[in-house]
Amino acid sequence: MSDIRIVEVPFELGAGTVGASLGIEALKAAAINRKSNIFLRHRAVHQDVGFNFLEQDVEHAWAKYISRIRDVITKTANTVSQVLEDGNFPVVLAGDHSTAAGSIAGVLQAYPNDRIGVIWIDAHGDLHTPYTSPSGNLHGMTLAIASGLDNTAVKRRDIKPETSGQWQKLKGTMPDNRLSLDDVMFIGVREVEPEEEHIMNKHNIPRLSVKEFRENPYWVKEQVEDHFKDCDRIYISFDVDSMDPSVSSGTGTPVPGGLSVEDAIALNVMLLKISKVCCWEMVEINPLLDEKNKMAEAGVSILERVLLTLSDR
Ligand SMILES: [Mn+2]
Repeated sequence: MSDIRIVEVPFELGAGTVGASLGIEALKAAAINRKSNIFLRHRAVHQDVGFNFLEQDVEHAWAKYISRIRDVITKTANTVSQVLEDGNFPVVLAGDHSTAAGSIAGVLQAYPNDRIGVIWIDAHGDLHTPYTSPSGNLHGMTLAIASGLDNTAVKRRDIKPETSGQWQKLKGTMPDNRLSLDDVMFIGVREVEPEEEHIMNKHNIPRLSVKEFRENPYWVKEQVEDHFKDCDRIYISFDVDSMDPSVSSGTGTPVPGGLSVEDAIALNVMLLKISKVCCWEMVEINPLLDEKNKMAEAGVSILERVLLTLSDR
C-alpha cells in the first residue's frame, strides 16, 4: 500500500546565506501554531546530514562545500530510493536546493529502466556550473549536477584542477540513467543568467510563467502532459522563492513577480493529480531571514494541501 513518507534533509551549505537548515523546524513550529497535525499524522524519515553552523570550508571558491554536498546528495539519494522501493511516496523537505540532486538521483536509482521528468518550480534556473556561477553556491547548480552539465562553451572562468576534480566526482554520484535536460520543465523561473539561457535554448526547455499559469492553468497542465508524454515518472521540485517576495519573506534569494500562496497551492495540487508524479519536494525556507515565521506559515498551508491531495490519490 502506498503511503506518504516525509523525508527531512536539514542541510544548507549549498546556499549563500545562513539559516535554510532551520526551515523544517520552522515548518513544524508553524504547523503547531496553526493547530495543524500534519507532522503527527505522517511518518517521517530524518536524513542525518551532520551539519552544524560552525562548519568551514573555503577550499573551492566556485563550488563551495562541494565534498560535503556530495556526501549529503549520496545519502539523500539512498533514502529517497528506499522510500520509493518500499512503495511509498516521498515528500522531501530540505534546506537549500542543492540536495534536490539527491532526490532526483533517488528516483533514478529506484527506477533504473524508467525515463524521469523534472518539474522545477523556482525563480531561478539552477543550471549554473563552477565554470559559470556568479557566486559559487551549489544550490544554483542542482540541475547541472543532475544532468552532468559543464557548460564550458560559455564559461566565465577556468577553475582549479582540484575543484574540477571534485565537480566530476559530484556529477559522478548520479546513476547511469542520469537526467536528460530534454525532460525538464521550468515554472515561475524569472531570474536567469545568459549562461543558463544558453542551455535553456539549446535544450528547448519549456519555461512557463507565473502569468501563464494564472491566466490559463489548464493550458499549463496540457503543456506538462505533452512535454512528459514519453516520461514514465515525474519529480516535482518546489523552491519557495518561486513565490512573490510579499509571501517569500523568509528565503535567501527572493525575486519579484512570483506566485501567491493560492497560486502555489493550485499549481502543486493540479500537478500532483498527474499519476506519473512520484516525488515532491519543498526547499529554501529560511526562518532567520523571516519576520514572525511567515514563510513557514505559507509553507505549511501549501504542504497541508499537498498531503491532502496525495492522500486522495
Ligand atoms: Mn532553486
